[in-house]
Amino acid sequence: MRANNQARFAVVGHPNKGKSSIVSTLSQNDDVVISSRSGTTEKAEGISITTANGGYQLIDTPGFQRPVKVLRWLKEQGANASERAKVLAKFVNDSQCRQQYPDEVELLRPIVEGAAILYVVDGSHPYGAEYEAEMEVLRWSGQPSMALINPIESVEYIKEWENALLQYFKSVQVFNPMKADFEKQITLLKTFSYLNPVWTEGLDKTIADLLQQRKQQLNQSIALLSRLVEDLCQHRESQKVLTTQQAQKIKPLLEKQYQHWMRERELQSVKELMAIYGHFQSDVITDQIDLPPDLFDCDQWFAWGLDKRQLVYAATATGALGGAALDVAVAGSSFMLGALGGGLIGASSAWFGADKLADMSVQGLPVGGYEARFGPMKNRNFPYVVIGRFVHLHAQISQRSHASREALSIDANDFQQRVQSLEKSTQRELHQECERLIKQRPTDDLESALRPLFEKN
Ligand SMILES: Nc1nc2c(ncn2[C@@H]2O[C@H](COP(=O)(O)OP(=O)(O)OP(=O)(O)O)[C@@H](O)[C@H]2O)c(=O)[nH]1
Ligand SMILES: [Mg+2]
Repeated sequence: MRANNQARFAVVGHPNKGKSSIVSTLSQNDDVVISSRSGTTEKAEGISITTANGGYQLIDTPGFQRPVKVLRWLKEQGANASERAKVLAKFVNDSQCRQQYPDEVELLRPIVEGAAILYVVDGSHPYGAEYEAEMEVLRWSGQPSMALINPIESVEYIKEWENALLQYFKSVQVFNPMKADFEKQITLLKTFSYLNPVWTEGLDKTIADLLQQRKQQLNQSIALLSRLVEDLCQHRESQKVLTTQQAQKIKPLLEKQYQHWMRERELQSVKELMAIYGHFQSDVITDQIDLPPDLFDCDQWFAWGLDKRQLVYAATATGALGGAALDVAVAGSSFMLGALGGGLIGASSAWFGADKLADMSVQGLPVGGYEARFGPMKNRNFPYVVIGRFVHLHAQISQRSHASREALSIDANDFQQRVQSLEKSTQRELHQECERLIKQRPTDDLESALRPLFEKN
């Protein structure tokens, strides 16, 4: 697309009202500096949103500092309405004005150069006449414009703001950059595309691209999980030793290495997940999102994977409890009776619980000596735990606004509810794949079995 046909929006307003936050959210860029200090943004900065067939530019600007004086200066030029845009251009190019009103020159320049106006106000503070000078100055540009009410702390004064803003702007929308999910962002972009007919086609293409990109992000996430759960279920640590006694001695070490590798592998995929969704400040974000407990905090597995009742169902659905696959020695027939009677706690933990994770095996080597191996994972709930943790993180990361610096809380039983709400046949496919994983058999189509867990029900 030709650059001069590309939509450009200057995000302007009072200092500290969330202008940079809006730019960060819409550009999906967490590098934009946001701070509670008023006057954080000092220079106008263009951020390009580039997509396959479209794109647009957002310009973050400093807030108005002396709008009343600037308006007075403009009026002193004695222009009629048809000359006002020219007077504004004169203002941004006047060296004295640049010295006296550096913030206004910075914020008005992109508008003089053709950007549309996004005027940002805070809906949690009352409207006041002091904003009128700002809106009046903006109006001198004659550029397409709309107002965004950001309810920073509350929605208390939104109505009051609407009444005032509608006298200056044809379009007024409430937009909270911290909470706006992807759908809300798309809705706002659609409004942008009406502001200037020249930009409509380009912005519509941009919207189509962004929707497509969102689908790809989901596909990449599912592929990422599929590789993660396979790797974690297959992993084993091994070490050559001379005697079986030595093998027994290094068991704790192997177990430690095993757990370390598993934790690191999971962490790596969380970072990749963040990168898929454009969150590159991964250290900052891991501090802020609601991370699941340690992977080997096995007491938590019934919360993060399937609960006991669901596990029994899974084992039934895959035939594991009925046929040869049933690990009779561990489960015992009394377990099934207990399970079906609802008394799931006692005996079941032997089969599903923390005391059955991974074992060590010692094998003689043809060349002499032995190989001690720790792993792979035996616990039936484990693949679900990995999936549940990932789904939980995905929900937070994919919905997370790039301006947000806070945790997004999600119901801990979300994964179990998701599994429960799947069609029975879809559930069975998932259970069969997990059964294959834990039995070290090749999966059939793991990504297809995982996909329904990511789709809205
Ligand atoms: N809770 C909440 N805080 C917000 C919201 N929007 C902005 N903030 C906070 O308000 C402060 C100012 O946000 P910025 O985006 O830096 O504001 P700005 O208008 O760019 O500020 P200047 O560059 O200083 O003019 C930051 O501490 C943000 O975290 C919101 O919707 N909800
Ligand atoms: Mg700013």
